[in-house]
Amino acid sequence: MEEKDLTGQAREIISHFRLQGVQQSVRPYGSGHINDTFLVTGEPMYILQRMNRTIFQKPFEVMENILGVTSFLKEKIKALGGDELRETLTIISTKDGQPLYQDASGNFWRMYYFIKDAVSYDKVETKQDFYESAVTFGNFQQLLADYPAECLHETIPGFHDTGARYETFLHAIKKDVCGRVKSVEMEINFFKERTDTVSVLGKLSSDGKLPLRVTHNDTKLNNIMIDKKTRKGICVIDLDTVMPGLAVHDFGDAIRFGASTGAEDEPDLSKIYCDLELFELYTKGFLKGCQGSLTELELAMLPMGAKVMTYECGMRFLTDYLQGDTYFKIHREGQNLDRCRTQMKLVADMEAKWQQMEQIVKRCSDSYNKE
Ligand code: ADP
Ligand code: GN1
Ligand code: MG
Repeated sequence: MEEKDLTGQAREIISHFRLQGVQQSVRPYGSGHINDTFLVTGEPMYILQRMNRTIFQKPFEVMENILGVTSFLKEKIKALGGDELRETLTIISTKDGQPLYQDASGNFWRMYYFIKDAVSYDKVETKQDFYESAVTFGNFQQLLADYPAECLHETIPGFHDTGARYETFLHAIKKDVCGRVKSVEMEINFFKERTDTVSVLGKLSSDGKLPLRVTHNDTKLNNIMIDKKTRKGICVIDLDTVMPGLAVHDFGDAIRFGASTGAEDEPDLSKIYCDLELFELYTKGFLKGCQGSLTELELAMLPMGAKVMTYECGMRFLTDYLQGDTYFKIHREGQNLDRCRTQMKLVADMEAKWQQMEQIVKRCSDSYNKE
């Protein structure tokens, strides 16, 4: 195992971290839309990430949150007899004891232990995996129920403030910096016609009817590692947006991504539906993971969480398309518009299936209470 395989820049960056063993190679890894992720091979293996500096304006605050939450989880994992190095992220310090290294161009880099013998999926491959991801995300929230929320920084202000997102969307239409508005009038109207969706959860939250909890806020299926052997959700990753939030948002974001019958950027919309069987499985798993902690109103609002998160994400993709694709990484022209359209199709499909979704939640909640 020779270090010579490493490219000069990667070798320079990782040389600032306290690593064990010998590092073999560094290559781009994963399919996240936000940070630049690399796999560092060798024994042990590591994840190296260049944090998105436009999105995360205060990177040390992000790391303070992650350190706080992972240290807290490690204590709980140890108490439950688990493996703290596999069941939550482990931040690798720089040689001068910092959680981040800043390079000469001002980029911030961080490293984690690589979670071995586990996979993250961009699409549901087996129903059981999706169920297990729900148990793990629900359980994550449950484990953090007594975490001191006042210690958390708001890493992205107004992250799931759908009302504020709507204002940004209107602003992007007005500015029309890329001259794209004319070509997406149908899509713009779709979001404008559903302004009731914008404020419903925000209002319940500001009226104190939905509790603020420590939530993950980015519960995509590929933000969870599934153990290859046991097929259990072993570790929740991508902790950049752990902040006080709504349980129904965490539920909803996972449905938006995982219960869709197609990829988030699928151009053929005839392939896109909200699969109610997957919706039911996720609901069952999430209720199990939350261990009865959800209030009656939270339970009743689970379908709304799914619709609002799908609406919000679709609107964010369209806003980014209008602003010139500066937020979400794209790999081809029009990808954000395709992403927006799948979310629109899902919202419309959820509207058509609304009563069934409510009945499913009721059924799952009744059967959870009987267990
Ligand atoms: P982004 O914010 O860009 O989505 P993530 O932190 O989610 O970045 O990382 C991108 C991908 O890298 C994940 O979906 C996962 O596949 C992989 N990954 C990230 N951290 C780890 C880790 N500690 N161990 C194994 N894989 C990881
Ligand atoms: C981003 O980082 P990633 O790829 O897991 C985004 C989420 C969106 C998601 C859409 C910090 O998630 O909010 O729902 O893309 N994360 C951030 O796929 O904006
Ligand atoms: Mg991610």
